[in-house]
Amino acid sequence: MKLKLTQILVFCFFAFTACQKPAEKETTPTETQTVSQEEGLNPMQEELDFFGITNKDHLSAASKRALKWPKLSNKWFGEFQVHDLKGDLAYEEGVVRRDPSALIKVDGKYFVWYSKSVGKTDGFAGDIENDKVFPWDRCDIWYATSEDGWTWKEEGMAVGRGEKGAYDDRSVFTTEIMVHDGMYYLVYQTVSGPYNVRVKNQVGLAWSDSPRGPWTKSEAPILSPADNGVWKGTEQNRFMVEKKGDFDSHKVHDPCIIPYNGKFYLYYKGEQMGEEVTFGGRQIRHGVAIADNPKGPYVKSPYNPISNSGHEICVWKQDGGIGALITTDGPEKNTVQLSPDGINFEIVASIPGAPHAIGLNRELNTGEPFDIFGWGMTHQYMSYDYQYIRRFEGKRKTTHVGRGESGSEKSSDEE
Ligand code: AAL
Repeated sequence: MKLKLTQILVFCFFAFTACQKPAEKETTPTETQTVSQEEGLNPMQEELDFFGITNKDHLSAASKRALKWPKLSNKWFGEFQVHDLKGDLAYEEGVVRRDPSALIKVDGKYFVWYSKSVGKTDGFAGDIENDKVFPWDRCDIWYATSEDGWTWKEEGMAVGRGEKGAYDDRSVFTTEIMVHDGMYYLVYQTVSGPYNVRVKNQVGLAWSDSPRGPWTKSEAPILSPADNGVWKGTEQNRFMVEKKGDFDSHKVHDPCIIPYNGKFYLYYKGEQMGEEVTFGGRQIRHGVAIADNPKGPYVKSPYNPISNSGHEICVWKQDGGIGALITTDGPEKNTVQLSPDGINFEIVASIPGAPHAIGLNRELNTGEPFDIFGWGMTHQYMSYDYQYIRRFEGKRKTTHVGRGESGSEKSSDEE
């Protein structure tokens, strides 16, 4: 069938107009703010009153987000103070004591384990065979005891570095303690030399029938980074990658084992090859590996990463699930998050900056919100070379006195 020129031109005209994006309908700001019923937002008057929203038919994006928050209370809203310790854990020039474990109490004494090294940090520019590249390089795990949680006695080394060539011959550091069935387990980070920028960091385990040791070490790491990242080139640069791999393709850090649901949940921080920065800072995420026995084998959850932010691990049993304090890095830093199953965490509070590298005092965990933060251990940088362990104290914040107010106008949550 031969098409006439006019027919072709008419066809082209309609084809052209059909492809054009419809002209943006000019809308005034108020029209774009009209609540969209398909979002399922049908706020009750008391919700509108609580959030101070005047007109439910003109909800801003922020009001829509607020109306979608879980039932809010301030049960997990609180603040922290930090204090110096006395005795052997007071600051000591020339010595690094950092990344304290949770506290346990045995025969009336508190016990804490921590990373200890001596000397200043040289960095990577020199002779890494003989230098100290990080404050946590050339560490061993030491422990201390206290009657009152304020004055501490350094008892000695608990777990030392391995023989030359072992997976933990360069540093053993950043430890957590678990007590189970009368046995004591220390889980910690390990590095095998040479400690260059791209070295992989793994996790080791040691156990004893006494908090004072002697400790028996696992023959091999119980957790390793994912092996699906690919470095680019040979330069010791951790950001140049052919392929990033999983969230934990470079380092597995800050291990903490919680006996939960008849199994053992090893929570840890992952560092990724080719790490990037988001609007919350470094891209740091948490994962969990689960085992039937304390000594493993630990199998990484298919749901990893189970956080999108964070740094050191701070987790505890809460309401039949697991609670987590997310600090330091990521868009959700400075939040308390709860999960019903140890995997799916939701934000329940955004709090002012919490101490870093917390060692919880698990005997305070009554289940009441925020009790777990009554007091515990943290560390502080006196300088990049030297850090020391301190005590934090946390308490719920249920009243607020506005700047310049006398305090009589206190608002409080009587929950
Ligand atoms: C800490 C922890 C790990 C890191 C270093 C020492 O905050 O995340 O232990 O390796 O910093």
